[in-house]
Amino acid sequence: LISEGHTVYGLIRRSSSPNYWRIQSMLEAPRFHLVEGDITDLSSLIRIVSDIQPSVLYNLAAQSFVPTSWTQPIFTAQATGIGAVNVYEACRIASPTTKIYQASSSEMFGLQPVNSMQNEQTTFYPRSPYACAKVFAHQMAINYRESHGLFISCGILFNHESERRGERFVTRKIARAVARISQGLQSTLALGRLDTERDWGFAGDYVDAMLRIMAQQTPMDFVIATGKKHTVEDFVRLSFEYVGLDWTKYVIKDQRFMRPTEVPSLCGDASKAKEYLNWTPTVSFNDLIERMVEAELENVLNSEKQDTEFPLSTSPTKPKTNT
Ligand code: GDR
Repeated sequence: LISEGHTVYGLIRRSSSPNYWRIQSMLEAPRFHLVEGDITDLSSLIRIVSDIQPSVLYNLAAQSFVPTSWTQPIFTAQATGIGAVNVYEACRIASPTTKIYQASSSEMFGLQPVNSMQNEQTTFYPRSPYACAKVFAHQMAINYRESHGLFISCGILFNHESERRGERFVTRKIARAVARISQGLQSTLALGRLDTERDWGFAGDYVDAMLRIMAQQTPMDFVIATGKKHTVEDFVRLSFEYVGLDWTKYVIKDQRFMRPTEVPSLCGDASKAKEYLNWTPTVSFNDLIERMVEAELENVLNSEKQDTEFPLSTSPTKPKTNT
């Protein structure tokens, strides 16, 4: 968005310790501002949306780690479910022409018939408190669209990964462990189920799809996926192979990483995105693994990334170009 000339405001929660490593490259960018607020605090959202009057608002805020949603189901409902409705309400009250992007999730599909592919018509069967909260936010987006006429589009994104992934999500956990094991810094990798299947794509491609969704004249929902599924074991095997190691010597099964209910298999059909958005993914499964393992090897060599403080704007001024 910044490179396309937009002014970008990022909502950030107050924290005593900075957590800016993902946006390090943007901190010095012109037209980039961080504003303090919280997705669960409607009053802060109304204040911010009213001040900025954004042309487009991307709601990517959530408690997004599926296992945590069983131990913190109420917080997950508040951040992931009610948080989204707070965004819709803030816009309805303070900036009704803002176009809203809602981050819906393939987790909403949950349990599906063996070998099926999921598209925008597939019935949801959420299997975690996280997925239930996402279904609520998704259905409320449709309801706000139909009852209040708000422009809200939902991207139903399948798993999308990069070197910026949090360390507890399986792809980053594997890539990081592989790099550390290859450098003698770690001896084993403890994982849960290896037989679950996911449709993994590259986050950069999926952000491109999000921008295309928001460039549409009418609000619509889109499945964004590669159409190819792989097991966790495939990801493990190829990652270890990349550094010349045999995964079976290092991986141990650990009950702590099993979930009370699993989503055994997901695979998305993104034909609607191809037709309306002319969107197709550009990064293959193997290239994604290579990219993530390479980034972790570099992290190991340069030690861990450092966080730096960034000044917050407490009262955003109205920009000339809004996003
Ligand atoms: P997921 O991502 O739950 O699909 O949701 P995650 O990477 O956590 O799990 C993928 C699959 O790997 C299995 N698994 C493990 N997972 C983790 N985290 N840690 C392990 O040790 C492990 N071992 C096996 C899981 O059981 C699962 O089957 C992600 C999140 O980003 C959501 O917020 C988003 O909505 C969806 O993708 C699309």
